[in-house]
Amino acid sequence: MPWDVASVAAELLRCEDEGVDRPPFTDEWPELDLETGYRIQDLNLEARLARGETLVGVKLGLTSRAKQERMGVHVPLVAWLTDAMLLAAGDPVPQSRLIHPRIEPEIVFVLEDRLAGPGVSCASAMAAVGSVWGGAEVIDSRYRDFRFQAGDVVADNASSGAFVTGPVGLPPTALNLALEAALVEVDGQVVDSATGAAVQGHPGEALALAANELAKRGHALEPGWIVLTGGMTDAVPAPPGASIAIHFSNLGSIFINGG
Ligand code: OOG
Ligand code: MG
Repeated sequence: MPWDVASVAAELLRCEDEGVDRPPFTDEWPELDLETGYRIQDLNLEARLARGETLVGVKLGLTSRAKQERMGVHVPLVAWLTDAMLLAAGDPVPQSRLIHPRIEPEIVFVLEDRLAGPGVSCASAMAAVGSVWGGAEVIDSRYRDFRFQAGDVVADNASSGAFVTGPVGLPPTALNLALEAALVEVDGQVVDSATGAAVQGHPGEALALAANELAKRGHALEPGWIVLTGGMTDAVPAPPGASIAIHFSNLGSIFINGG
């Protein structure tokens, strides 16, 4: 066995810290399945906390058909968010610490109440939400060309990189999230769009999924946590100089590198 949980975890953090990519581990270690991937992910959360980062919430990945088909992985994922990943409005893409960033529009929740699975439904999940925001996630895979299997990407904290939330936070009762639209513009051209329904039929379903999935690993979602519910559209490349805007129908606009 060329790899194990500890050595994959260490290698992924090294790639992240040094800004280098690599082939997926499943090329050499096909037994790296989802369960093993989550053990690696949890080990690296401990490493992130040990070096002073704070846990601020979770992200879902591959919750829309657009993302699943593009990445070739057909199962939704959960991963950790820390304060080191938070961008402020107007911050540029942190190119120097990222390998090949891509940007995707997401509906973001901030939790008011604790949410613990199993058995969480969309309605009970939404009842725990304090506010809803538009968001942009800057994903960055440690795998060359974003080529990976499910176990690889789970181990890699679901390609976490950075994220930013938009200017408008609304109570969840103020809008129909299945209809909330996001329009993605690159250099002034509209390149993609979707509504919240692209995310599991309703982003609240993704939140429920996170609570139920984390329950299997002995965790609950805590009050104040940020939850990124997953890319609504395919992600767009964000090389240096690309100017990207995401316009939500009710949740405002996010401008990256000038928009
Ligand atoms: C995996 C991360 C997926 C999302 O929102 O679907 C993700 C990837 O696409 O590299 O963050
Ligand atoms: Mg995402």
